[in-house]
Amino acid sequence: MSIRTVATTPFEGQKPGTSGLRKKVKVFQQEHYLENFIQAWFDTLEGFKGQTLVVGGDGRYYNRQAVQCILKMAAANGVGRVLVGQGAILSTPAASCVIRKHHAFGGFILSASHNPGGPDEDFGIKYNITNGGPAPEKVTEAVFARTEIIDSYKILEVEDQDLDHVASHRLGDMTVEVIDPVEDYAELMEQLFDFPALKNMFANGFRMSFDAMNAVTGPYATEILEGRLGAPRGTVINGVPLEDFGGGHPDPNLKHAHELVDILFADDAPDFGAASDGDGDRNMVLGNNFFVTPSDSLAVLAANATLIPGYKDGIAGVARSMPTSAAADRVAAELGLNCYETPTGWKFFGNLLDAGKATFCGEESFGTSSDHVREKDGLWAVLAWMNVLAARPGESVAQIVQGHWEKFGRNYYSRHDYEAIDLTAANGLMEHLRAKIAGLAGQTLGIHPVAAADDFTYIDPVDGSVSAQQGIRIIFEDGSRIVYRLSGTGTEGATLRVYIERYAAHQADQALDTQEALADLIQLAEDMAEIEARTGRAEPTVIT
Ligand code: VG1
Ligand code: CO
Repeated sequence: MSIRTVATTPFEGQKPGTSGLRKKVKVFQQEHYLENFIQAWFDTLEGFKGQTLVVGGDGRYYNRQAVQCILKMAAANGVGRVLVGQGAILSTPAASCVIRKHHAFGGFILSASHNPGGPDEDFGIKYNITNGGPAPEKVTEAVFARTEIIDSYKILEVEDQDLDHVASHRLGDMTVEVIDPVEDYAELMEQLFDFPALKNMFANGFRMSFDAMNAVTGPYATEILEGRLGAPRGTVINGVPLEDFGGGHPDPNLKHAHELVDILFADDAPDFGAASDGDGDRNMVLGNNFFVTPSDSLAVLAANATLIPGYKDGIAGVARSMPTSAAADRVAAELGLNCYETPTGWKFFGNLLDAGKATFCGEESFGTSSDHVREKDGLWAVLAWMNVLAARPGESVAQIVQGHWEKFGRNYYSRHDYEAIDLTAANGLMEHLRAKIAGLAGQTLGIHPVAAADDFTYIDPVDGSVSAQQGIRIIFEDGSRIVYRLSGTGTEGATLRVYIERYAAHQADQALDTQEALADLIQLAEDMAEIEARTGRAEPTVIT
């Protein structure tokens, strides 16, 4: 067993986006591609020698090969111990949990999240730091800079390891511990939620369906819902992680989780439905014939936090990404909680959580979580909702949300995605908007007076770091908003995201269909950005 130093040359574009480096599998499979990126981390990080790293992924195509490679490179670079999930599996929130619980130095999580998997689809890698959260921008920028000049990497010449049995192996001077990927996570959930009450709810006939979308949450949901909480077998559907997610698109929204949507919108629908994404950090929550927007979900959970044992003494604050609706802000104002608006991407919540400024965080993109880990957490959100339902017996999901709107008002909210558009056209569209917003404040668009318009800049309240150009927002006097940004997770061309929001204070105005309620703002958003003329698209690809 010897350490080999391999000469290499840089690859273009190894720049982590919103959530790690995402590329087509074929790109990752190029000789030295993965190795270069991993070595760039080892060359950039300081102080990991002899320490513990956590490694695992969402089980997609190329996951196992990548884990084997990372193990050999970790051993060659002086890592002391690696905790790896059995079968090379760890959901994103479970990896965060394991890093924190075992005081690891950090970890590699292999996933392209909700992007499809398979030989012709997507793969991805992200690195999480000691607090269990995604590496901040200054770190990913340093790693990117390193990838541009890298000339060699180190790897241990050794056979692949058996990762299918919980056991401990030596790999050179390093220890590899294959761990149960579910155990630590399930234990944490038991500490936060009222498991006896949830068990009781199932025993009394509570009906739910959980769609794991053939992705990583399957084993977690099966163990927790059907195992520990006694839900009937079959509560979890599509519960076995597959390398290509069964050919599906593991994105828990009304479009891609259609199997679950059909179940929850049927005549004999169960009380509760939920789904999670490729790597287990997203969630969709449905009631009987009712969809809860992720923005509302954050607001409702914040308003009901004290009903959950793990948060019974109250929460310090809420944080939401800028494009997420302001529903949570209204709860924060009413309850006297801190309230933060961050750029898109979970990495911006880490400092707020570490400093105890925020407890619950959420994104409109089906991400919700708390300070129990430093990632968004699909199953956490599902269990939180179940705990609220258990603590408010007799009330349905729809009744809880409608009651919330009555009290706090309703933020109609929708996101329109234009996927895989031409990159030059997309950049041109954003430039055009940047020029246009300069004189917008004070003008009236249609019937809507503009209060402010800018390209969002975030100054981190904890470390003062500045992130500019995080999305163009047009804010109207009544609190309505239009936001535009380009995705940082796609692997084909560009994806334009348009976020539209309108606030309805009174109950009489709260029962409209969302697209109808937003119709004139949607039209305005399309006209302002000249979407059809510039991209050739008359319609969005996905509406959530
Ligand atoms: C998208 C979402 C963002 C989320 C990110 C990672 O990013 O909009 O809210 O944090 O995906 O989620 P973008 O740059 O494509 O809009 V995941 O579950 O894909 O890791
Ligand atoms: Co995800």
